[in-house]
Amino acid sequence: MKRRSWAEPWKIKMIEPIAMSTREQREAAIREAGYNTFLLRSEDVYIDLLTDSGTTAMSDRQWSALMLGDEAYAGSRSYYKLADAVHDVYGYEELIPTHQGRGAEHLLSQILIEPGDVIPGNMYFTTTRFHQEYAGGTFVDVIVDEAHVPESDYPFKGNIDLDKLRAVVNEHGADRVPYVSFETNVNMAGGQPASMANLREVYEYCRANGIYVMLDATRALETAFFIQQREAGYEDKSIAEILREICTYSDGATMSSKKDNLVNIGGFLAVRDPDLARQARSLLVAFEGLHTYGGMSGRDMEALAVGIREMVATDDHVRSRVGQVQYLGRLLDEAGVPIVHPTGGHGVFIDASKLLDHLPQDHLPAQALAAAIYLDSGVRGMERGIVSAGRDPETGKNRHPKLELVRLTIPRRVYTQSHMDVTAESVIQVAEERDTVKGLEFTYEPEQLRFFQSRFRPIPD
Ligand code: P70
Repeated sequence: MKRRSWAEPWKIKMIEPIAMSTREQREAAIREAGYNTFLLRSEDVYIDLLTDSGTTAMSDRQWSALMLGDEAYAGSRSYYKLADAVHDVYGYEELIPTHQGRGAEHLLSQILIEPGDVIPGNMYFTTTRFHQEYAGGTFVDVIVDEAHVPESDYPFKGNIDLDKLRAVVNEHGADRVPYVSFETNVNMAGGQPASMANLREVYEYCRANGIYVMLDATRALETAFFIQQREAGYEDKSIAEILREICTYSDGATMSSKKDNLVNIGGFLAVRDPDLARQARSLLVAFEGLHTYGGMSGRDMEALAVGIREMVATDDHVRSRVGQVQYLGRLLDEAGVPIVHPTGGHGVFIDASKLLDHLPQDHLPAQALAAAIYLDSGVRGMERGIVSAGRDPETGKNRHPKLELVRLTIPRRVYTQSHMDVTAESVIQVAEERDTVKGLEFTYEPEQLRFFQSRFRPIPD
């Protein structure tokens, strides 16, 4: 029987208490955290929507699998199980396990990028771009224009604009472009999918020009769901089939397994070319660990192998996961809160520049809004705007991204529909009192990935 609603295909076996706080306590906590939600203690948070990364609830099967972990330094049985799961579900032959996604990005960037190279990609992701620049490359954004327009209902805002890609390749020459960095589900654009047609077209173009396509497959599962829902010809295909097809249009992928793959830590680089795999493995032993564990313990690899198979075992899993995100999006939409459209796969992104239109971007509206929501209810979101975008390494000046957003990210299998209701009520409350929200200024700014550890204070009147 086909279910009508998106209700969860699981029930709850164990719970973790969370504390409610008073406004006074939250005022003290956010001041102490320098108005940066990354610096709050989780004990001071009621509903934690900072990220969907590593915050998943594992299944009983995954917890049982932990006990089967083979902690052998070399040749762990758990590694081979993981390699089989990646091969069966994603289709890549060569697996290089890492401690998390950025470990894989580091290896990939180091083996493929020469100083002076250019790496086109569909909107930047913070750690991905960091590693590309750290290896001496320059990232160039080739995402479709619609991705920068929060109101646009374009169904595949994660697509690469082929004309922009061709222009980059023509300007720099194909030999200066080692690969296209293709994020299957674009985090910074609001969890927006690419279409299968676009993935195919980009791959064909790149193959003809001797350029690799490397996916960031972190949330490819959610994109498989959107393709099933939105792209003609895919409505009757299973999520598992669609995910496999996505990966056929690439030469490899980096993965943060802390998202789709339903574990709390882990990641991998997967490729087809044995020679690339050899190069990655020789760096792996220096930066992560031996090639049969990378940065993971045997038990982590066991739980990950189960998680990878579990996420595609039924289409209901991803349907309910994205269904919950869309439920929260609908509540905010109906109340007139400006959010990125269409609601994406992993969270709801509030348009802070529109909601707080009395604040110029240099007064950090998204950072201020995230702090204001926390203050109202203990709900923790994340800034995704000018603070996250950082400074241009050449000029040292602040980048001014077109999107100035607060992300409310939904962990997988963790919160209930009532938690979504409470969250929406809080955002709506803050929206009603928007004029009282003051801008922020930096009091401390680290050099790299500044959003994690920066501190701020309200700009005095
Ligand atoms: C998030 C997390 C991680 C991530 C990702 C994509 C599309 C790679 C990674 C890195 C954690 C995060 C990271 C940087 C800034 C804020 C938050 N995203 N690609 O919350 O993977 O974290 O395992 O090294 O989304 O979105 P990892």
